[in-house]
Amino acid sequence: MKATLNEATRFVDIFESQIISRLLDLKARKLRAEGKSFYTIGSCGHEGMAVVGEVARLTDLAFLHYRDSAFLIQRSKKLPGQTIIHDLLLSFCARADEPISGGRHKVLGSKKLFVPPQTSTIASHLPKAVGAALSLQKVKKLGLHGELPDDSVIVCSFGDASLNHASAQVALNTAGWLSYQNIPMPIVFICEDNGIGISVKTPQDWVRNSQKSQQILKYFECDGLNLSDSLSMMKNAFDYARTLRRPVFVRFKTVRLMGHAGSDIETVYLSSQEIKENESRDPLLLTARHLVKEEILSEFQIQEMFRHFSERIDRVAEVVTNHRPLACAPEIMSTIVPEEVKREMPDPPHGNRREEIFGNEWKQISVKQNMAKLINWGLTDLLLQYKEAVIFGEDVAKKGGVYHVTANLEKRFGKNKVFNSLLDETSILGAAIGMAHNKLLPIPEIQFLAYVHNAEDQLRGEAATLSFFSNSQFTNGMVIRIAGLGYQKGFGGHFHNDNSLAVFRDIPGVVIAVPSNGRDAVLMMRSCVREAYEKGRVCVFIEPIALYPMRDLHDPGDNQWCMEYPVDLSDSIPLGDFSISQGDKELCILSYGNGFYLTSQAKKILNEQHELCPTLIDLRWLSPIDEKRLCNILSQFKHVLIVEECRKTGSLSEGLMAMMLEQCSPVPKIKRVCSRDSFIPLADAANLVLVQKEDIIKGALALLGKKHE
Ligand SMILES: Cc1ncc(C[n+]2csc(CCOP(=O)(O)OP(=O)(O)O)c2C)c(N)n1
Ligand SMILES: [Mg+2]
Repeated sequence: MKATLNEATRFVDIFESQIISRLLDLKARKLRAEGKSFYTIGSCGHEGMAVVGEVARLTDLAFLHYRDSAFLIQRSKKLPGQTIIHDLLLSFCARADEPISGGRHKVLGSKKLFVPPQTSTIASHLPKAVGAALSLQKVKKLGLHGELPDDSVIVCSFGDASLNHASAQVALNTAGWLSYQNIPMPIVFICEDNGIGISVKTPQDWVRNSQKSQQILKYFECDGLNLSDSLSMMKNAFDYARTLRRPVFVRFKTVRLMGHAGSDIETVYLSSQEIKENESRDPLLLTARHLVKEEILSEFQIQEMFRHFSERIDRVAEVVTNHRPLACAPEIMSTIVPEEVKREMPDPPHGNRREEIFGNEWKQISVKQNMAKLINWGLTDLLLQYKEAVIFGEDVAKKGGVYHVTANLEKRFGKNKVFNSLLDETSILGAAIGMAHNKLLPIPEIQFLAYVHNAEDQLRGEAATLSFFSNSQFTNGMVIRIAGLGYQKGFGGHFHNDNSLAVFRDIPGVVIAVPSNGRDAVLMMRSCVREAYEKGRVCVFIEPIALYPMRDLHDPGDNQWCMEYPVDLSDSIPLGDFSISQGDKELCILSYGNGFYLTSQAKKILNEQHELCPTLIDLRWLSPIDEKRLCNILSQFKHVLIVEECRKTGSLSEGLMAMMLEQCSPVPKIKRVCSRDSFIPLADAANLVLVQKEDIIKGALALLGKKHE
């Protein structure tokens, strides 16, 4: 049957995108040889993905495989005024005016085309794609206006080898887990099956046989080299996901041409016969043959198309290569921390909304409380103030979290704002990223610090880098609450008392908050939520578990660690602001979290038994640190003792020490007391490796050259 005029026009249009994609890949390699381009992982063989660019709507947020230039080119045709050839060439050449990453990396992305840039970390984009799909229903149920239309579908493509990655498997599982409960999950996963990952062949039909048998994600398969087949199958897949709001898995069979990247010598691991066979399956040849056979285009017309675009690409490349690269460190770093206020903080709740929401607890609001209760109240006010805020994690809903910090929140705000996740930290953090893409304000909880580690890529590699790699156009503001650190009186052993924050310390731009008491926790949480909301910043909020129930400081019943709730919602502790207690200039003790609590106890003994009156600083924020102000103050002391509750190696104390040596004038005499470089054992033995009050006293006396009786 002959193609209709409409079909014929569509085929030619898609073919044009395929040609542009291929010619750009070839140009990238030529420019590489001339030292003008810096990236040669191309899309050759995967040009069939132009079909998805055609079938999906412009506003269907797309998390793309790195071989999807053809998708982006085809999608760019849905929005007038795009300069995609120019943009992609700028990207290959890492020029500072490249529109998505500002020349920081070759990424496929565009704010206007609803394509967030992705990192090179295989499969790391799948969990966030699931989060974006989940956000569509949340936004609707909360009566909000997200970034995406309610009837959007999320597009998520990846390679066949990537399918095996833990991040891919958890995302597919999460999509299934949600859909199984009839939670809308409109997402189309597209596995671009070229049968190989760099040099490792995917077992024959592994993608089909491992996926088809599962019952929840609807399985489709198409020949990605054949335009008619992939167009009709993709239309079915998107219709299914859009109308039924259920997840879809498409195996998109394709071929990889010209090796994994420009530097990859395929002959090392493929026979010449295999390479030849692959080349005979070139999708451009197949499309061309089809168009000629169907008398849609003549051979001459096809050659003319190639010639036309080849010349155009050459012309644009000549201009683009003269554009400047990134010039200096401040320019490169300018997008690490998104500084622009993208949305203003909402007004505090009016009238008696707070009384209503707090219920009976409102009567106790001026009674001093422990940290767990104060954080709970703080979160209550924040959920009330920020319509976009959602709290989720393991056991946070009915149970109210392992430590009841989120108790009653589900009751107060409903299941759409406070909900349990499945037991998987990668999914939790991925979901937060995806939800933030659709303007929600995620406050995910990680149950214990030790368990953040199997999901750390979602924070380190993904959330934290989004602003950097998108020239601050995409942000994913969130506040990750993590219960952690030691001193739980023998409970839990290492996995509940993990005392290393090293994994967060070196991530550029991430805010790290470690409050030492409930009042500070509320005031710091307010700043974090504001930063996440207004600027899209990523904040890590460490809640010291041992301090959750703490009421007393020196003696049972003294209630000195209970604090009053800061009722005025305009009160907060700004980022980097540390507290200084009264004391003399002989000795300053610098600490945070549990360390500050223990130091406050030690101060009394130093005072009463050793006639010392040290000044105490509670850092509160591990990042950012106001180094200038801190060093100005520390320079006034003769001695500075750093109390570090975390493991010595990799702990903040290392940075504080270096900071003081470099920036204090004069440099005080400095000493550290740190926890040991050990994991935490069960029971009272934990105290043998964690810094104790006694260590602080001894450390202070030793630093001052005094004897400890
Ligand atoms: C987490 C991670 N591990 C390893 C790599 C290195 N790497 C880059 S591409 C690739 C193979 C991917 O193969 P596949 O998913 O089939 O995609 P294809 O390149 O074939 O399209 C590997 C191992 C990476 N980028 N990320
Ligand atoms: Mg592959």
